[in-house]
Amino acid sequence: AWKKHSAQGFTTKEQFEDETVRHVETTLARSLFNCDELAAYSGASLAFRDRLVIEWNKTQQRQTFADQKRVYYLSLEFLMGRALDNAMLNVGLKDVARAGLKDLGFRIEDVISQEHDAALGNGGLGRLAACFLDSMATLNYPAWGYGLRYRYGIFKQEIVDGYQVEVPDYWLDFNPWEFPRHDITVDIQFYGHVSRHQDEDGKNVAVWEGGEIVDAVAYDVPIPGFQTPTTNNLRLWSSKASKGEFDFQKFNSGDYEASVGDQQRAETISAVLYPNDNLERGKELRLKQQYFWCAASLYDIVRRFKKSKKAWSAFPDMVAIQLNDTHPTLAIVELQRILVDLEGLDWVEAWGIVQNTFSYANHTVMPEALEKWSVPVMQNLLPRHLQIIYEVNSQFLQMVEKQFPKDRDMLRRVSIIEESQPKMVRMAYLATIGSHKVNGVAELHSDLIKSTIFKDFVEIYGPDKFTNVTNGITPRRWLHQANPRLSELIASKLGGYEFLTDLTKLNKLEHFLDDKDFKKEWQEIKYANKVRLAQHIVNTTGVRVNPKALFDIQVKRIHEYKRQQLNILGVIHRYLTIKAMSAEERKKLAPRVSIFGGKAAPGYWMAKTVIHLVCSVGEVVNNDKDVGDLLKVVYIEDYNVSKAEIITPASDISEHISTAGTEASGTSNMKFVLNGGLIIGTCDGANIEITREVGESNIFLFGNLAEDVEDLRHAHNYGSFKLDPDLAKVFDAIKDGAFGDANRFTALCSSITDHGDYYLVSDDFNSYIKTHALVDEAYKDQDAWLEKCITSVSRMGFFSSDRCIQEYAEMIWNVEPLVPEQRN
Ligand code: 26V
Repeated sequence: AWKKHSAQGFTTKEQFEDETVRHVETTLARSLFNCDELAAYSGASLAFRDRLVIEWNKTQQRQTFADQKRVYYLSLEFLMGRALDNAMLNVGLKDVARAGLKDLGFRIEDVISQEHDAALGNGGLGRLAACFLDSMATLNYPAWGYGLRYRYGIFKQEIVDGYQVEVPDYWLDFNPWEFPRHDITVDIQFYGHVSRHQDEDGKNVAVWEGGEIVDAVAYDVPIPGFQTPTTNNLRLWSSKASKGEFDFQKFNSGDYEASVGDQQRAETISAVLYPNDNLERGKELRLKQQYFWCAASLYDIVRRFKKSKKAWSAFPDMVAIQLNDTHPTLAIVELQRILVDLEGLDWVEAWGIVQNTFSYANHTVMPEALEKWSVPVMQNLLPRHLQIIYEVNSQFLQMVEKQFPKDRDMLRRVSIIEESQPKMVRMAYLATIGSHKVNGVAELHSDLIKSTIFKDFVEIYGPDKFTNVTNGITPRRWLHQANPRLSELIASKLGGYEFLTDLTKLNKLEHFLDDKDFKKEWQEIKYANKVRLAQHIVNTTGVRVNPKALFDIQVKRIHEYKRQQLNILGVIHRYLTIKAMSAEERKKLAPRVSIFGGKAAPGYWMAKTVIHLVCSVGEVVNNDKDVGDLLKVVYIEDYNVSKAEIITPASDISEHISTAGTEASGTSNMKFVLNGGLIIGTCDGANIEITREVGESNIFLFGNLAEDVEDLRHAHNYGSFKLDPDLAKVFDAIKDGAFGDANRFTALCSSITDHGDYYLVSDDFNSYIKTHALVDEAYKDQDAWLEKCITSVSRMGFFSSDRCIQEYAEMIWNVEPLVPEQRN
């Protein structure tokens, strides 16, 4: 219904050109004679930004006026990628822009690719937050995102001599998509001490005094919905020295250097995104980031609520706060502090409000990723918050003690405070106790958390507090934007683009399985996408790959649990097999390109070794004339959102091969299938639900099941470990120096052969190799392959992040959309 919605701002090609040129000449103060692609990008972005701003303001007014419940999505990461292409498509004026830019002498693709990715995230968790913002706006939910405005996003990855090198990502040089709000500044306190005072009514109140103040300044980013005027807000906080606090006194006393030092220290808080995913290191600066962002966001949310003049008891009817993992858990403590210390509410009433406001999504079961903060560190930085945590814990443990009398082990197990040296605050427990709902992100994962980390809590609270919301992806970015030709072909068959807002409509595609022209065009589109990726590969690596070969892709953060090592060891096995084949046998083999990409955390040495092994194997295989096109191995540098938009549509097969029970969900698995690629995967995360939807015959599953992992590990450690014989040959080749100095790979090999093979590479190797042989077989029958692809796409409706957001809204947040009235 909103397809024709047209706000003020341009609508025609001519108007777009005028606006773009005006911005280049006046806003950017550049002459049209030296208008390069970057200037064209800037001008076009400003033209689109003007349009967004109008709807953005209206949306905020409408939401204020409607006075209904809002969602606040708190995430330390928002992996947004590029904004211009998305804005063009959501507003519905990409064709207008294309024609206008062409008149001005530019190709729209070149202009779009000038934009620097907004890379404020590590991987899946951050990208999920970005997909959720898109869905919340598209579904007209009154929703805000809150995050940190890092000066440096995730580092850029360069591959130098086959090794990862990290380069800082300074991305704020020119960012037309953010609006500084210098008038929205919040004082954030750190350190100091707590004293007790009597208030007017003689009540004993805690007062947090002293320490230092840092300012949080708001920067707002408009989030346009697709084919709707709703434009939501993402508010990112930036840290700045507080005027009153530091510099005045020091400037006055002439201590210029100290003043500058203080300012820099303040700005350090929002300076960099921590590049670890799934590894908690307990750095104080990270805790500072967390509190800084939680306190600023809570202040903002509470201020907005107070304007409504409602009673505090109505707070949870007006506000839902979603915690993206445990990173924002301090928001729970901060709200309790505001209600009790600053607003004078009774403890129990306040705690009821807190619990009804918050919900917490868990994204990992890996013990090394579970956040814990040392009590002494927290005592020093946030003395009042630590007191509140102890009080929450004490009341919680009293409740548990009543329910399970004399079960001292239970009390020890569920206590928020781990009695270690030093004592630690267990953030996942605090988040669980402070929320009314806890969810996992795929069925298996949600079951696993109930039977492992939250087992005791299920007994204490009953099973209803724990639920599942399987992840999803936005079909706007991951189909329409990344794969415009496929989107167009689908629209031509389904009679329009409704599938982009109701992805279940894809199921009608199954009616066209016998449509020869349709299938031919589908295949051509896949081929064109592979040609485009091959072009990117030759441009960036110099390796020429044959787009007719089977493209086998694994792109994601490098982690032992994701098992890129299994993939590359399998590739070596394939190489050795090819070398041993006769010319006749070789003719029967489908040529392959094994494509890897992803960043390793800078301190994760084993992950960096895996990258080096992939590059070293590529060096040998790609230059082996005897192998030719039968096998190529490439490492794509600096995998990020905009690269994913090129890579995802180009797969024939993609790899999602984590040790069963370790990958909470995975979301790239969904993106690849939605783009007409099949997947090889383990029974893990959302692979299981993908299988249920697309059918077992349309996916290549292999490997041990989650339920058997524990026993297998036990057998490695206490029984005898038998290395898979094919894998043994692979290790022999590595040790013989087939891929360069074997010493560089000793630790990687011995983690499997001598140190317990924690991720079960050897146990799954045979099944993996055999399943790849099935892939080879299946690929020979191109007709049958194509049918699998189309059938799979038609059954992917469930994995839209729209479905996922609707589940959160109904089951967890209890919020209603605010549908704008249609303009005439
Ligand atoms: C954890 C930590 C630990 C402390 C240091 C910094 C840091 C940064 C990020 C994280 C999050 C790790 C959890 C994560 O990214 N989980 C992924 O979430 C995806 C979305 O739900 C899911 O698809 C992936 O399976 C899961 O690994």
